[in-house]
Amino acid sequence: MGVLNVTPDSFSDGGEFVRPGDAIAHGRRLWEEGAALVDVGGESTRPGAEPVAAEEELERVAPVLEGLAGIPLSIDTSKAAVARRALDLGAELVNDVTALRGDRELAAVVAESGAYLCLMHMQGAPRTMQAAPRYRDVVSEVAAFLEERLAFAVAAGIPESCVCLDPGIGFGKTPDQNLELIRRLDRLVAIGRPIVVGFSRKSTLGKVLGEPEASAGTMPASVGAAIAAYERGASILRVHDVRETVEALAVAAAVERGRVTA
Ligand code: HH2
Repeated sequence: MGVLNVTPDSFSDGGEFVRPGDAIAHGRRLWEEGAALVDVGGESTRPGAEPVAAEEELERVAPVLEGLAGIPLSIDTSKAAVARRALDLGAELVNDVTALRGDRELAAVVAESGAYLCLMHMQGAPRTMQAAPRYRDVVSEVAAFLEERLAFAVAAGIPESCVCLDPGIGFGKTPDQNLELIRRLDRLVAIGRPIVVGFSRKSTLGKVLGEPEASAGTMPASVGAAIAAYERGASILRVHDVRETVEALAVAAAVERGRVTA
């Protein structure tokens, strides 16, 4: 899953793709580089980010979704109105970082459209979530949350076979908690739905490399995290650097097979 943030304030690529032409060109590039899906977002969820109104979010993403028609797309939104329009414009998956806890109408929009849905774990809200993340055991609490949200989605009429789950790296977690979630990803894989991991460029990566003040991680560090997640059973990797990740995954998958070709 290639990341395409049409925002002025995303933590690693904010402002790079606010002009629709630039965003569309970048989305095409992600697809050409091997992304199976391009995830278009019009609202930053970085720590401290302020919410954006639906109209503004739509103004950002609609021309980009139109310009990327024909490429498999997901929409990174928590708003029913944005999801509805994005699905009309051909998006196949709704990536909701609130896991259907934000907009009460979103579940019905997804259910009626037959779209895929990603449910992500977050403790708190983006504005404050990194203030004091607290867990007794982060892995079992994230697993229990995702199981409960999956049941909620199914009760709202969304087929279980359409849902994937995401531990929400960096969303109300300390660096150690982020690493623990990947180390014990098998617990989340055991829920039985595809697991999405988005570790790309997140600040924990910089901290591992000895930069306590880092607000973003590097590309090579992101690729390392993606491979670690893949090897523990992640099915979808949400990344900014598609070509590098695809090449690294090709080798990791070849090692799994013990053969050059599939
Ligand atoms: N991370 C971000 C945004 N959306 N969605 C899922 N499913 N999983 C994630 O880990 C995830 C996500 C934050 O990263 P980014 O899009 O690069 O930044 P911003 O939220 O500042 O736009």
